[in-house]
This record gives sequence, structure tokens and C-alpha cells, in this order.
Amino acid sequence: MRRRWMLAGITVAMLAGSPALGAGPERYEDAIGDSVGDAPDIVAITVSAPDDEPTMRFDVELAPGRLFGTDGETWSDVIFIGMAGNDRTDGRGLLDDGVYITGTHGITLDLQCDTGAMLLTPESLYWYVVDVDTSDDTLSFTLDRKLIDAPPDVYFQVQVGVERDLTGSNESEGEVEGDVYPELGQPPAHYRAGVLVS
Ligand SMILES: [Ca+2]
Repeated sequence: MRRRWMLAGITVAMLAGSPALGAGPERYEDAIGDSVGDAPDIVAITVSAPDDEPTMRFDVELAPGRLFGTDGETWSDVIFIGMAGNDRTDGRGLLDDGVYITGTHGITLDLQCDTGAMLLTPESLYWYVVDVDTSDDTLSFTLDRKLIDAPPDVYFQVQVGVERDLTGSNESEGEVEGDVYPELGQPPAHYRAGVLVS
């Protein structure tokens, strides 16, 4: 019993030393096996925004054994991350509501790992401002928080999918199916980014 109390005392001391606004990595787990067909399946998303860096990073972990890519002719994986500084629960969703959106396409993934992905804002489309990286089954996106107005509260939604029929005469006929976190029609996930030191 005495040892248990000692451990409790240590835990309290550690919590008392934590910053008021949590800026550490936050992991959001998604159901496994809920993607459509053989599309990529989101396992978890980890968001981090260090207090002393003007960056925000999304690590999107996909189910193992299903590489994010393309066959170059008939299909390609796609991923989108929608972000906003406030909770938008009007039913339209972050991916369709003109907020900040970034992502990548399996066709251009290698290029974007070398250069960076686009960031679509309500005012502009910025090219090559989001760093993209891959590690095992994780796709990572790092962006400058100032480009999204550095909000302390960030709401986000991630969609991955496979786009088919790319050999058709009109790519807009391509079909996207896959997995979304949080599910469409649900409130977006919430991350508190902490204090930005500029
Ligand atoms: Ca999933």
C-alpha cells in the first residue's frame, strides 16, 4: 500500500508540471476494416503541433499490407485532409466546405515526397508548402500553422480512397471510395494546438 501512494504522488507532480494548453501529439483511432472494398483503411491519425515551432503535422496510419500508390493506368489512391479553426457541424463537412485542404495522389506521391503538397485555403491555392513523407504504413503531412491562421483549436477530417477508371476520357468520371475519419455526417475531430511561438 505504501508503494502505491508513492506512485500516486509522482503522478500528481508530473501532471502539475504540464502546460495549461496541451500541444503534444494526440492520437485518434479509427475502426479497422471499415473501408469500402480494397481501398486503404485508416487505422489512426496522430496530430502534433509543438509549442515552439510554427508547424502542424498529421500522421495518417493505414492498415498494414496495403501500400498507398497506383498502378499508373486504372486506379490511384488519394488522401485529403480538411481543416478548420472552428467546429463546422452544419452538415456539409470539412472536405467540401471551402476550408483548408491538403492531400496527395498516389500518382504524384513520389514527386510530392520530394517537393511538397498543395494547400487550398479559402483565398488561395498554395503549391509545395506542405511537406509529405512516408514511413511504413504512415503518410505524414507537415504544414506551417500560419498558413491556416494558426488557430489554437483545429478541427479536421481525413478521407482516403481509391480513384478508378483513370484511363477514361474524362478523369472526373473516376470513382472515389474508401474510408473517412471521422465518418461523414459526424462532427470533425478536435485538436488543441497550444500556444504558437512565432
Ligand atoms: Ca478505418
